[in-house]
Amino acid sequence: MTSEHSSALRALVGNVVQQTPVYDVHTHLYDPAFGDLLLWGIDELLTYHYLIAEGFRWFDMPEAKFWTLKKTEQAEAIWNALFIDHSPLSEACRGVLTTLNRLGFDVKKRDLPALRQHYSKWSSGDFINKSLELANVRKVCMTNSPFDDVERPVWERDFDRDPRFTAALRIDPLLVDWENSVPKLRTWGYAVHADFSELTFSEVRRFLGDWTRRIDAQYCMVSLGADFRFPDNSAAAQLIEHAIMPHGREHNQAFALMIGVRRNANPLLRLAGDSLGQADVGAVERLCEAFPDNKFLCTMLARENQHALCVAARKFRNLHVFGCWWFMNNPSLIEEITRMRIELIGLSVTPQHSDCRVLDQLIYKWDHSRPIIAKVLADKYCDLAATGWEPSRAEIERDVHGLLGGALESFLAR
Ligand code: RAT
Ligand code: ZN
Repeated sequence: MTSEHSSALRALVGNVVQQTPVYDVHTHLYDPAFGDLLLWGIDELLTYHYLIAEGFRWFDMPEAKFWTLKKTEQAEAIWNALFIDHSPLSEACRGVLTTLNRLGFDVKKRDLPALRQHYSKWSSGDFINKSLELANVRKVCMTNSPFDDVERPVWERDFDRDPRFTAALRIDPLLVDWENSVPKLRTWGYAVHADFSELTFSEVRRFLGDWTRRIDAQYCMVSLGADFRFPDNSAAAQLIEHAIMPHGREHNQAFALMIGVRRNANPLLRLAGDSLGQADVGAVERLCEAFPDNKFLCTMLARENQHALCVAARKFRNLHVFGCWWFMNNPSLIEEITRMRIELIGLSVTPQHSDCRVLDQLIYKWDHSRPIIAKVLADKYCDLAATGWEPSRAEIERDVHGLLGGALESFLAR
């Protein structure tokens, strides 16, 4: 293949990846009907927990003092520590600048009050359209917890859904804090007991079924610690086996496992204080094997687990691997992981999700990931072209649509 030929192919791939709208399969964004739960704007961007953790590397105030500050003051502290006193080179800092730049701000002025002023011209409706358009995102999946006291009443009121915001049923407390979940479920009318009787399991299933229908959940999800084991006597393992699995089969609903977090490694940092640990990929394989009629989505937090997780997906077609999650969501790691995944499982994967907590972040998360995905893909197509196998534009478009959410949609619909 001539070098002209390969640069044309690379340009084509780059173009297709830029132009293909994304279904962002895991975010913490909310349908506009949730009002203030949908975060956006400069102060939210700056107080993202990824940046809070980085800010603390420089702050000389005690942790407790930071939490007494107003949001605008926290944002100022972070802005000063991470943007003014030092150059903002980290991925999360760079993300703020990418976002502001794409929104048309002149970032070199380094002027926080002016940024706030500029933002005030948008209504939230306009800003949703603008962010989705700039990020070229067609749809996002939210993270919806019936255990969240602010969120639950909104669902119970019922409202007109914005079709760009799909739902996922998040059930962490049920699995990781069963004891405290029991009284809550009872208050909501489900006759569960701390024991694991048949009645308890069937009432948990009724709870899952009710919420699946209420929110039209695309999948059920949990984030589990690095110490997750299966099979096991833990409440989590019991509930998965006897409630979530039968529920999943009944509703043809996948179960998404996000594994490897170590919550509260530094409690002083609150939401920013979680860390990670290496988990047992064997537990995921045993789930896939024990429940061949269930579908699993999985992402893991430790770099050391990524290879074994890909191998697991080669063994179990009911497992779909997705995203470079949280501490993995950095360019060097995205490239390494995406390359490895495509080499091991081809296109039957979802390389990325954004995990956005702030709407504006859609812009940078996708702006930063797209060229990496394009680069890896272009290398792979060039390797094929060297054998004489020329991918057509239509084939590339089909493949990229799959990688950017389409493959996951087909997996869920299967
Ligand atoms: O990436 C994050 O923002 C984390 O705090 C978590 O929300 C994680 O993504 C999760 O869904 O548990
Ligand atoms: Zn998340």
